[in-house]
Amino acid sequence: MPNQHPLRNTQHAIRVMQRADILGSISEEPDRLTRRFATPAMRQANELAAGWMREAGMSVRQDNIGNVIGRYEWRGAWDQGSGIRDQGSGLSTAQPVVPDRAPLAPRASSLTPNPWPLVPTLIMGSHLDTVRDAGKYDGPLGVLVAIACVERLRELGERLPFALEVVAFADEEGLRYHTAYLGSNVLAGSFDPAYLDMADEDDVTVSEAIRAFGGNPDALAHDKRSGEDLLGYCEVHIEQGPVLEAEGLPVGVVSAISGQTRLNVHFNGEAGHAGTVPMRLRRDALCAASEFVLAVEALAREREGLVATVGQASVEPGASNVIPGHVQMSLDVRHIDDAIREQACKQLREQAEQICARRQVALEWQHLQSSRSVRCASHLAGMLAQAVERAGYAPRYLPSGAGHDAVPMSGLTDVAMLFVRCKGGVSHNPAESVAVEDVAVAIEVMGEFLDVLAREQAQA
Ligand code: HGY
Ligand code: MN
Ligand code: MN
Repeated sequence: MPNQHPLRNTQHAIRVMQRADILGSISEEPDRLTRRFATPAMRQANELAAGWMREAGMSVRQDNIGNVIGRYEWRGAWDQGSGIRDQGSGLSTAQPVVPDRAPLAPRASSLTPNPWPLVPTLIMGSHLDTVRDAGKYDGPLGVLVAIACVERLRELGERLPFALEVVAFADEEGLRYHTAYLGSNVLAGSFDPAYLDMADEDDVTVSEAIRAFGGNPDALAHDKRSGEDLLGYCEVHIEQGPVLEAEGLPVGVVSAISGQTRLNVHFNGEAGHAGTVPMRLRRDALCAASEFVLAVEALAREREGLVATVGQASVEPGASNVIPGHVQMSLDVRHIDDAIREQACKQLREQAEQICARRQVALEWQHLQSSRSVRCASHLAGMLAQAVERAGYAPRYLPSGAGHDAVPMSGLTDVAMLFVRCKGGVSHNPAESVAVEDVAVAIEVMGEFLDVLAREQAQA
């Protein structure tokens, strides 16, 4: 597909930004953006995304974990017999031969998850859930750019020699249950059933949350997508780092995605009277935890490429005149080299044990989830780099310290990612922002990528 008229991309980019604003207003909290897995806010976001997918000419369904999946049929899906063809100009009037709209709410007893034919298919997408007090582009930008790519094809009356599926994943951040990738793990077939019993801060389990959202937690295994028809998975995402901005580049091609380990660490000391217990007799859980937090920082600072974060903590009983008896905290450890990450986790556990022994505080070290580092598929990333060049920009490869749905999806098919410059590299923060011009470039690059892939398919 030749370079699109800049205006057309800009129009699409403007619509992406407008839709990101709309999604950014859908939150569980009145004064900041927080949209957790399987909540009413997620339902609202899913309905909106599904509507935009349908407007773009896609058939839409929702699986049992709450992923919304749109499909833009390949050119071979049109019934030659009836002469139904896409009209070149304007919106196509024909309906695809394949089943039209599956209801958004999943069929609870769905045993035939993928109602669509097995033809070569590319999946694009990202996630609709957010962190707490989030920015509005981390996740939604990838879903909206993917929908824009389909809208452009439809406006051009074009069908590709492969189907295009767009997925809005249900839970990439793991804010509600601290385990990342619930949505993409289901689609990739790597969902651990043990997750179903995990409870959130209101003691609602994953299984109960799925059911309340309209899904069937017992049917998740049937929502695993087959990979045999897949050409790959390609995700557009904000960089969430400073490199592209520092080098004056609108987009970059991801080379690899860092692995991560998520843990829960509990410090059990002894609650006591703040006024009567002498300092030397205390078993203060918060002092032990605080010493550990600084140990986490010190270890990560001394190891190149290692990042470790305590992002969430709770202190009990949480009264100003009571010595803290119990502290629970999260621990997030990452490194592009899995062996270094695992070694760091081992070392941090040993340091926590030493601190607790010295302070006579009991330690509970709870491993929640580990995901390995993933290298993006060189041939897909190469095509993405080619598309960046065809769009008139220098292809820049860079690793991702952030995790993405591409990680579980790499267990199902080849993956590639396009990064979009974001202001100051800021993310997981309401100040997160992208320029509409860079979104237009991303749409243009993805249009070129689809063209490069279509040419490859035509020769296959
Ligand atoms: O935590 C991450 O890397 C991603 O934003 N979920
Ligand atoms: Mn994120
Ligand atoms: Mn993200």
